[in-house]
Amino acid sequence: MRLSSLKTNQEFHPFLDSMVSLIRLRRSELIGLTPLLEKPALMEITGSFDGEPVFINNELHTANGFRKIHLEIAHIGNGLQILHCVFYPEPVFDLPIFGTDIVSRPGGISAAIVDLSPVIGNLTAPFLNDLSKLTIPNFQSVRPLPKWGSIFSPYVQFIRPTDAHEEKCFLGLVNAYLTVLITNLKLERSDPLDSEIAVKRAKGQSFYCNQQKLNDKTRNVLAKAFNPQWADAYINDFLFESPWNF
Ligand code: BLA
Repeated sequence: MRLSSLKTNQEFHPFLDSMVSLIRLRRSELIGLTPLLEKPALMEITGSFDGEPVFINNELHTANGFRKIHLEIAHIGNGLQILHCVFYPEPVFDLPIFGTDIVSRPGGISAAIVDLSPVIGNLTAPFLNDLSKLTIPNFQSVRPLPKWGSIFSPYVQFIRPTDAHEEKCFLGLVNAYLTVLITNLKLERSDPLDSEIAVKRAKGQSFYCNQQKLNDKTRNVLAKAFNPQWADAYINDFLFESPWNF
């Protein structure tokens, strides 16, 4: 399905379109990929922003190794388009969290972020080793991370792509990060659910979610498109919900 077939007359930015296709393709490689159907009311959401329509489309899956894979595509009025994607691992596996966020405004893409974020300390050796072999493009406009961004790895890329070439380079990087994640999926090597290490990883995921909740830019957009209570509930109970009581 082309995104332009969503209930909006507005084309999705080609860079976001390519990102969606890439993520769907790489996601389809995962073993045991299964749609998560527990929150049907949240799969297609409508609202309004400055009198213009808001459409949010959510795709939720699980797969072997991952408790939740979330791809969100949002048209917020006529000026703002957002792609949000997070692969949350099962804490019984030694895996980082893959996350990407792209924000498009009428003047172009204002933010493109991608990371494989550690849940405990730094990334483990196989990930550091593979990431260190990648050629990180020399992006012209690298943006400073906010304070809550201490959750990200040293390989986080937070840029404002300056042209179509940089967008293509960023897309290549997202693909490379997904390759690093997928090639290091050692599904045969899991720790017991109640083991100290798995509990520590679950706590690390909760911390990641809590830090993401400090992003006021996400909250402000959602509060304006819906209302502050809805925005808080969406962020806390869906976008960055943590299934553990840590
Ligand atoms: C920034 N996120 C933003 C911005 C907006 C949103 C409007 C500001 C863009 C800019 O400064 O140019 C909005 N993002 C949203 C909304 C949703 C969303 C409404 O996902 C969902 C409906 N954010 C994530 C994930 C990461 C992330 C997974 O959701 C990283 C892996 C990062 N977004 C992130 C960061 C910023 C940002 C680091 C910049 C924050 C700042 O500069 O203060």
